[in-house]
Amino acid sequence: MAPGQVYSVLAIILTVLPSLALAADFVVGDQEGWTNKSNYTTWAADKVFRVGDRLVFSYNKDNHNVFKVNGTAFQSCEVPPPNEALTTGYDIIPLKTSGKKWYICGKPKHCSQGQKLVINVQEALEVPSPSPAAGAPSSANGILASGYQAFAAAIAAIAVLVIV
Ligand SMILES: [Cu+2]
Repeated sequence: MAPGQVYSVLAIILTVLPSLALAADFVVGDQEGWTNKSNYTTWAADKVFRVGDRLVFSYNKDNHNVFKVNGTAFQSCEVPPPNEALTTGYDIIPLKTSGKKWYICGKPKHCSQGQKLVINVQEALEVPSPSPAAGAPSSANGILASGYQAFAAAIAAIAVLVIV
């Protein structure tokens, strides 16, 4: 394989690898899906959500829907205008930013019956960075970048061993 081809392969690997390794789909409620007979606080408790993951709301669209709301509406089960509802029965929501996200069902009483989900989305997973105390003073971004570069270099070394 010519050097140019090797670099092309490496470029592809390094572009695709992080998304393959890090993104996850979470089916809300697992096999029970999105209903007013489940508890989504319990469901979410043992999960870590990160930017790049996706929530999948799977439900009977005759009986349920999904509204993204703010924390206040979540607490009070205040349903937004109907045109803001997701109603396909299989709604996929990419988690694009970190922080708290709130979702409720807008059917009468369902939210107060517990059909409400709050999650706290973490930043996308980066390669473990060096301990802040160990390195020279650096910005957080610098640490993440150097961590990623070290990771990328390791992958590149492995790829070269495989290819050559
Ligand atoms: Cu519902």
